Amino acid sequence: MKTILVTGFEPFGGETINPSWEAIKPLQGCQIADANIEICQLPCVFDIALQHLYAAIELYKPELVISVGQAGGRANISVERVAINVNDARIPDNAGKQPIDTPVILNGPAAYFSTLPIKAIVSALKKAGIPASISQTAGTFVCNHVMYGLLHYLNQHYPAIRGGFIHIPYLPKQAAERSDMPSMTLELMAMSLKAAIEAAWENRSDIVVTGGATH
Ligand code: PCA
Repeated sequence: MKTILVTGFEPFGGETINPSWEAIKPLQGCQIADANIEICQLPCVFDIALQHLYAAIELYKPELVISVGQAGGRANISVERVAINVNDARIPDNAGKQPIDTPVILNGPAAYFSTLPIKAIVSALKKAGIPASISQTAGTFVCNHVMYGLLHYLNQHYPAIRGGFIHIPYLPKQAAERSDMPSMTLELMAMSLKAAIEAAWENRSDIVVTGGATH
């Protein structure tokens, strides 16, 4: 049986919940064609998150790795196109570290593109009636750090393994604590991630969508 590794994050920034972990929990053990999903929670801590991610890759030897994170304020399931070699933290991570303008990997390339079929994923989600878009930035906090570290590790050690990152919105109860914030229910987010994983599994490379699938 093949394996698909899906990671989510622990809560951060004073939150008690992180939708990226809650929404992937129901996916543990789910079968997608001839592959099984294994999930793993990453600490929201620079560098340590990458140690956990690399250990999970070594443990499960997956064919596909999809990391998921919370992007509070975004209204869509956003499929990230690119990770940049920059840590520039707006707030401290869960260990109190706040790197400013440091590289994720010393002397690494400026950026890595996702090796997921990002347009096929967005297209499949939209077809299923789920608001989704391509995002051109994963930010400069721990999510971008994990996406860059993941793609660097795969590029260096396992070039045949595909990987990428998906950001998801706040849960309704998180939005209710703020004013005017978009949110998505846990059920819809879990369903969306399953559909995204299926699209990534089925499409080894991207499909060409007339006019782009960004908007
Ligand atoms: N979101 C943060 C880090 C962890 C998470 O879920 C981010 O977007 O960088």
